[in-house]
Amino acid sequence: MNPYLNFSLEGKVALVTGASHGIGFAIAAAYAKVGATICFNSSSSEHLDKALAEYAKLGIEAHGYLCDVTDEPAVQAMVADIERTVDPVDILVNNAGIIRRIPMHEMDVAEFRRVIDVDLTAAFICAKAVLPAMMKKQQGKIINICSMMSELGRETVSAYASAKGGLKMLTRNICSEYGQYNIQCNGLGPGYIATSQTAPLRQPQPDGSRHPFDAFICAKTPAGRWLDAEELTGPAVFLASEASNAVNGQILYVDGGILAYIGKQP
Ligand code: NAP
Ligand code: GCO
Repeated sequence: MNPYLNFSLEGKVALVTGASHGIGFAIAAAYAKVGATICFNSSSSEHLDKALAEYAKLGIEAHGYLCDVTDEPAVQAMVADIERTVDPVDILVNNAGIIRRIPMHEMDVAEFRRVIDVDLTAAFICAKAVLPAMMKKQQGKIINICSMMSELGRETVSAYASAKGGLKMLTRNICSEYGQYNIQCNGLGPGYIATSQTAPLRQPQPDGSRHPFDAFICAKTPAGRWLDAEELTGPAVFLASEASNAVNGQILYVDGGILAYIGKQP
């Protein structure tokens, strides 16, 4: 069979970080639908328990871990447990992420550092933890969840844009350093997705009017709407499957065309 037509994840173990809800949950559920065994982590025991129940409702027996992705010993222990009790990780999705929307001149350096720690350093920590087994197996997939802010800036997101820009280059560097082991590392760059992370940008104003950012983003998106997390799942499956074995170091933007569009004339 032509492996480049194989979109199945049968027999594969996927670790999706921060997959208790939102984009990570959608990707993990999609991976399970095409055959993967799902492992995920959360930094909150409450979210972890809720997520396990949600996966079970979908018929998915997910392996959940309470683990802060910025805590290297905890990540290494999680990966070791997955290798011991499930199998080595075949697919890592570095999805866990936070954002702090604060004007840079008002941002505490501790806030800036925390965003960099979760959105960039943690991707290094998690990739470093899974690479040895992928190198031994001579195959692996690492997918970093990038952003429009991997390419563009905007007011109040200096830390987030710095992290997501760095994540784009970390993606290219992992590609460069580990392609020789048949490990592919690509980025998935969502546009504006309706999740809890962007909920504040869609919140109606006190007078009931539409949030200005909501109108702004719809004018910047050719389809004129926010995307759903499920719209990322096909591209995420592609990047995790054999079908993408010749794709490496790329950022696949799933943005409804935002990066190509000057925006609708007011
Ligand atoms: P979300 O609903 O806020 O989910 C973020 C996830 O990250 C949560 O499940 C959270 O899990 C986890 N997380 C945060 N800090 C963590 C930590 N220290 N350790 C472990 N897990 C942690 O946001 P989302 O919209 O789904 O975003 C998911 C990813 O997509 C992020 O990397 C985000 O930057 C990126 N992204 C989002 C959009 C968008 O428009 N929504 C667009 C482009 C990129 P717990 O709370 O359970 O720990
Ligand atoms: C923001 C949003 C964006 C999205 C996403 C866009 O405040 O501009 O949160 O950053 O989360 O990253 O791709």
